[in-house]
Amino acid sequence: MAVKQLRLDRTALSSLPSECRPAIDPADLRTGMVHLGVGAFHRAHQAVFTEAAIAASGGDWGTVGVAPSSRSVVDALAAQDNLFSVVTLGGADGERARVVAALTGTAHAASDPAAVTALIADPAVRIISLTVTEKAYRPGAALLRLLLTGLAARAAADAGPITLLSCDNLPANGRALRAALIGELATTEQSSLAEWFEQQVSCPSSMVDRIVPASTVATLSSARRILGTADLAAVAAEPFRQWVIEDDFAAGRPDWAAAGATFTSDVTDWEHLKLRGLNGVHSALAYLGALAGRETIAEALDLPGMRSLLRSYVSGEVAASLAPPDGVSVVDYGDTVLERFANPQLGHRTWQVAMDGSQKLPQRVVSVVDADGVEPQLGTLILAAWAQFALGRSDDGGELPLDDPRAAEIRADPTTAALFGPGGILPLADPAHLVAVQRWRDELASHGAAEVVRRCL
Ligand code: CS2
Repeated sequence: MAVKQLRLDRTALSSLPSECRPAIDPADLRTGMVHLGVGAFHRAHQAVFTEAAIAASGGDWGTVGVAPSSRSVVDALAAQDNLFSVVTLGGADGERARVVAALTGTAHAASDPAAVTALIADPAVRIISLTVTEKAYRPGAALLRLLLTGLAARAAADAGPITLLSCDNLPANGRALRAALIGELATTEQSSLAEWFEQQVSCPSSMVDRIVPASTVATLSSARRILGTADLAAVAAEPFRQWVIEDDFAAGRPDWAAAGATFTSDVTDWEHLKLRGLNGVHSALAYLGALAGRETIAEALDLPGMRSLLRSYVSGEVAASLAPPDGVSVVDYGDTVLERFANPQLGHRTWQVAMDGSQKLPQRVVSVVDADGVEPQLGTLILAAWAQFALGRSDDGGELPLDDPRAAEIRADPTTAALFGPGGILPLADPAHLVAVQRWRDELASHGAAEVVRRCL
């Protein structure tokens, strides 16, 4: 009688349904990359692209995943031979799950920074990719320091050139990473490292896209049901995935084009489109939806008037703020985004997207409101919704969490002048826009978000 596997690991692979097995044999993987921030997004995005690239064209591009602070992902992956599954939700053929073999190991930066330094200094490692969220690029952030310590060890070991590949939702994320690291270096006066950095390190920018809600009990039970074995590192994602990358690699790269990625010499237009036309719209749904008591993004999109409000925002203000990539229509892009957000299986919580607004809104919404040639209407409504969200109460009196690195400052003075005036949390270029934000705040406070949205119908 066959013994039922209790937990996903290499020995379990042969008993998985064939369509659930990895695209490559994990025994063949050799490390060539380190990823900082081995959360759900990395596993459902870059890991999937990398596995497909290796399956198509080979290469020693297995990844060691570094968790900055949380231990649980490291423990879960270590117990599973670094295997995990991606549960795809809401595709044409229903819910599916497939095990991905892309990771060759894990490290926990908080408890073992020396292990991370050693990895960065390893000559076999030629790319360090990052999903560390917007706030990790702020001056003095612990992860930047750790990355620099690793790079110093690499320079000392003469371990060769390396690429730092940012996959965070920031405009010009590669240049932002480079600037943040050079800025840190200036404070430590390591001029020889700065010189090595200029010669040996490339920092291409990239635009990443896939909706990956936080894993839940439902994710784990779907994985168990489909795989027939438990996977405590499973992640859930929408079917869509996109990656546009600047082709500037110091020491080679996987054949991600074979996995569906697009290479370009300048990713700026894609970044602006995605940050403003997708992420900004996501933030609008998060704040207006949370104020109106909606738990998920799909439920927020269902508020009467919401779709037409967001369509006008994208076709009017977002479109006027940017030049889209060649051949892409901003209006069509926006419509596709709304279809993706409407996926009812995702259960993506408004609170999750609402997190870290002070770090996200500059590139998502302030960039639209402040752009030349834009007459902001709805952009100021989104900012007003964030400000009202920050007060901590939904329209029916429920508590709303302000999870933000600048929460203390925001709470100390949440007036429109303090939040959006000169020197504020999200300073706006034109004082007239502060008046507009205040007007929307008054409307939201008097009528509630659902009614304000409905009136835009
Ligand atoms: C979201 C993003 O949480 C958020 O702020 O807007 O994580 C979004 O789901 C991804 O960027 C989609 O690619």
